[in-house]
Amino acid sequence: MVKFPEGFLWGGATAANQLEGAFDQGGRGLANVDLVPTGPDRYPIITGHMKHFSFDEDHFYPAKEAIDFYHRYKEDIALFAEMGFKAYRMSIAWSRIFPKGDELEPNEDGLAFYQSVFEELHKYGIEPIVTITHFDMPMHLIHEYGGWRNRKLIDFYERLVTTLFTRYKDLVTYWITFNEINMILHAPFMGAGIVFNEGENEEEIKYTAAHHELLASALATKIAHQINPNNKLGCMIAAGQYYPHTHNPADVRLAQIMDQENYFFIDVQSRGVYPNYALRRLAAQGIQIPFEKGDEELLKENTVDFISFSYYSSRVASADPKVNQQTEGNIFASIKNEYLKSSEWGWQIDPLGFRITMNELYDRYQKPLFVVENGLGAADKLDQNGRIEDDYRIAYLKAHIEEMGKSIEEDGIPVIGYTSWGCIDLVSAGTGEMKKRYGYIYVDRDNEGKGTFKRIKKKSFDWYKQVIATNGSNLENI
Ligand code: P53
Repeated sequence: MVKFPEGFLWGGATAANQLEGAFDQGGRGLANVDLVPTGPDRYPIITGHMKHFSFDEDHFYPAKEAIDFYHRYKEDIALFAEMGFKAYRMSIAWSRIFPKGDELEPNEDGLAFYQSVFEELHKYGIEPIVTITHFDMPMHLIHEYGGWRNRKLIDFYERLVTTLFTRYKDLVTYWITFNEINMILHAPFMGAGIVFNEGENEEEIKYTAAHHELLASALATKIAHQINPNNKLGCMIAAGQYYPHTHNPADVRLAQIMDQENYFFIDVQSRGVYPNYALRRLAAQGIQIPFEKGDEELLKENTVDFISFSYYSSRVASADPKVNQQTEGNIFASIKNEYLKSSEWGWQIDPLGFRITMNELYDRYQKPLFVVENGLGAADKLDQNGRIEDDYRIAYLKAHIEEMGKSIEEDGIPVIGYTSWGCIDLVSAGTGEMKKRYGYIYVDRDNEGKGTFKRIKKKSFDWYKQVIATNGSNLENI
């Protein structure tokens, strides 16, 4: 039996584009994520290799309606409260606040919407954890400025965050600047609004965009602390330790390099300087980071208060080209780990890897950790009684929460909270499917957009309620 700290923030996590819908209501502007369809074109679009700037009849666009949280948030938050949530991680749709992104004045309808969501949460004593951008940005900023490759984006982001920190001063204290900032490297259209032109140096563009996001994140941290010294700012990384495929030093070295590629962002956000390995490696590739006067100071003086991260799986790296051919075609390159089982979507299940990853993160940064995503995507089915017996999900979460408990109790890692991913079923970021479900709450909606949007509690709903009620000391299946 594990003892979690008092006040531990148990809850769930979502992202605006994956649940709100109402893509053209309340004055909301068009966003990059609206235009990302399901099906085989999704991958080339999210990686910036296929330009797709308008809707057509040949594709289905799941973000347009998503699960209609925009109209149902009161009902959904009541369900979160019934589970006993202490925290709810959600994101702001930038284009609800600044529909085009470069306006001088914000859209009041958008601001009023999130205000109402925050007030509803506080009604139940639920702490909002707010991601400022979770894979979304106004399309206009892409058309007009080329997304985060353009330094001007920092000014627009500054306007966004200043508006948010001022308006929600008394409602929100936990802020995350960019969801999975390392996703710039893996899905640059989603992570940074980047579409590549023929013959461009893609690495250079990605690291330029990264520099701009890192500056924007530091600036947001500075402004947030000025507006309210109680504000807590976090960075966010798609984490998951790389293991060497064998004990061949070449494999160990490659695993280290793959980890550094991801840690690079957090190294800057948490330590305030570009790590030497990144500066040397980029220089060796002939890549210039567009540093301007004052950039170094801004990064140095405005580091984050906590480290948040998603963890779904560990990864495996091999330096052997033959073995490497088996690398799975996921957003993150990884070969199969023969010691682990996989989810229906081929994601390897590794609870101990969670503890290993937490130890790595804490050793590296020495700041409190916040687990803001973890969970199992599965194709849940209603049984003949209309119930969803998702024991596989309970097993996954239980095993991971146990390892988190050991990280706290046996390894002494300070952890602020745990918000499992997709506490209510929502659209998958990777595939756009509805069928890949993570929730404690089922939503009647399918991959083609059919269904009533009805919410149904799964078995895991009651289980998680028990976990929270006992502050993690009873993780047994019910
Ligand atoms: P889906 C890939 C690898 C690790 C994290 O993912 C990832 C992804 C993107 O697929 O993203 C995070 O929905 C992300 C969420 C996303 C969640 O993981 O593809 O922050 O938006 O939904 C799960 O199963």
